[in-house]
Amino acid sequence: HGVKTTSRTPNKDVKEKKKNPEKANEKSDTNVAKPPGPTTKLPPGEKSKDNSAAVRKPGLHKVLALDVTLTPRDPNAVGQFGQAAVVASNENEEVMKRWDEGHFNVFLSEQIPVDRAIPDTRPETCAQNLVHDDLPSTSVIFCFVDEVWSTLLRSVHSVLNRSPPHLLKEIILVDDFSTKDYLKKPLDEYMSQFAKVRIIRLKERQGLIRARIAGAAVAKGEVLTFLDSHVECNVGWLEPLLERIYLDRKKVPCPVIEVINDKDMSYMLVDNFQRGIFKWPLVFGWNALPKEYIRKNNMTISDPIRCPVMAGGLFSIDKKYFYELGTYDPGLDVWGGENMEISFKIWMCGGEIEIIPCSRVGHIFRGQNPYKFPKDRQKTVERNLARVAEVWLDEYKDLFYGHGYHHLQNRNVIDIGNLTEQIELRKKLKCKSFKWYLENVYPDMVAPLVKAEGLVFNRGLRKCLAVQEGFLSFEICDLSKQSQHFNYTWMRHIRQKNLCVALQGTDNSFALQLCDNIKPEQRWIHKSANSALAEHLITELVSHHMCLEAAPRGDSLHLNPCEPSKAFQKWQFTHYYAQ
Ligand code: UD2
Ligand code: MN
Repeated sequence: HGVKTTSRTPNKDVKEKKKNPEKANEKSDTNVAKPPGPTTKLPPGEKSKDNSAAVRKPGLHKVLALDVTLTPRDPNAVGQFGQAAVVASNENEEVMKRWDEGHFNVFLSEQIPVDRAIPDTRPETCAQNLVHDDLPSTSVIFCFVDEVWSTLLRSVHSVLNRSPPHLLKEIILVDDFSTKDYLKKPLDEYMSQFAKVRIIRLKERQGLIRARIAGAAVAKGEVLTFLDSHVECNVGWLEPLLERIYLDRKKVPCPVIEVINDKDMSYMLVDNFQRGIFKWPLVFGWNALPKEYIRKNNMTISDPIRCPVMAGGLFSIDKKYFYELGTYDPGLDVWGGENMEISFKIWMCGGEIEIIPCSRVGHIFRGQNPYKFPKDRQKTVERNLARVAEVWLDEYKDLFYGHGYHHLQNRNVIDIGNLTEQIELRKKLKCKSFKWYLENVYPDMVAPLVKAEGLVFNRGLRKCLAVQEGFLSFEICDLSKQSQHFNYTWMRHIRQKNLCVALQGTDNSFALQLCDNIKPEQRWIHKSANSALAEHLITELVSHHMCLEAAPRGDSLHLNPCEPSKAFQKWQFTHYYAQ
């Protein structure tokens, strides 16, 4: 799977929580209006910008829990009620043979009804939440390439069976140039029984990003809802999403993504309070909201969760707003990185991403992509990420490149394509900086900002860099002296507290300046590579071939052309962090 950690942390099999599926569904069959519920409450930490949520009257009806699968045609069928299914041992071979068709238990999936019931896993209070009568309608868009027949059908049925018909404008299936025959005429025929299902066929492989854009282009609903083609939407999944958009059109709500086990196809719960985050170099992951944050904001398990990054596959967005944001960068190919792109774009350009615990959708997480990448998989994803980094990360793109993508900085190695339009779009939308995003949306990010730290030893002088009364000097090395402690950061700063070593003026003198992420005179290239060898400190300002050098008398610093053998140009930090 490589680039993305999509595996959730399933906490228990659903059957543990709700032993009796009939009983579990009891709560959902009344829809009598009750006094205002908590639906219109703002999520914690949210400043109500336009006050729309505050001034809107509360919702009028309880979330509709329509689910025609509650009394299944065959209650004893394999996998019914989201239960784990077992395969007889003599069928194991068949399971393995079919595995690669989808990188999950395709054989078993085929035996499970396309409209199986699954347990209602929402927090108890969700069924009581009130939503508005006049929610916007949605087009549900499934993009797929060579999706397994049974899972594609189960995805579609789950939407048809568990969405209020008046809110479901249509289901659009975007076939991203699949090669399988069953996805041609047989699929057309099967879907022709549902008036709301439309199939559009792409004439060449576009990848999921451009396939989604193609689906959006023909959608007639006011809201777009994107889903992967191997999901099962749970009871009452749609209204809570649409409600958030109704309250604020710039909200982008995502359901909780639950786990359909790839081996036994059981429907599994995930932990509460999970949100999507990223780590360097732009790797998606899940983590729990900090306990302190939950407590401070009095959060309950059904409150919307502000989410720095979305997983990518499942979300609703106001259609006009999607276009205002310029949809996705259409230069992103096949798979990967688009979740980062749209997440940064939404947050930095005035929107919000939320996970809505009252909306739940199961998804089969697979160990591998079951389809072919037209070009090398790794290079495709790297290129997508580099596009995102170049457009959205500002000076922080060095953190991206520094954490394993050094080679991408050499533009001769990889062509990331033209970015003019994306950069223009960011200007036009007057989006905020990535610094703002980190400080306001993801302040608790544990950024590994320090690459090396400790004393800065000069090999020729055999002394250490120090700060004396605000000036740089050299001293006999002494670990106990704070004045000799420096950090070398991913931003390429040599810093002591908030002061950075900088090249100053035209006479190549040095000074300590307040650190500033953007000033090139504060940036130094130091190949730290964990080596015991001292390395150069190369200024980025003048050219890449000018190195920091200590004067042999130990009273000053100079900038001189780099020479590999010059000991007075060799610097070494006490400790290097592994990359
Ligand atoms: C996750 C997302 C996925 C997408 C991806 C990063 C979830 C649950 N899934 O990986 O939606 O954001 O991260 O890009 O958050 N597809 C095409 N054409 C292609 C490739 C894929 O139509 O060239 C379809 C594919 O059939 C599937 C969807 O796009 O329905 C997502 O692909 P995936 O399931 O392989 O992605 P996943 O879940 O590993
Ligand atoms: Mn998927």
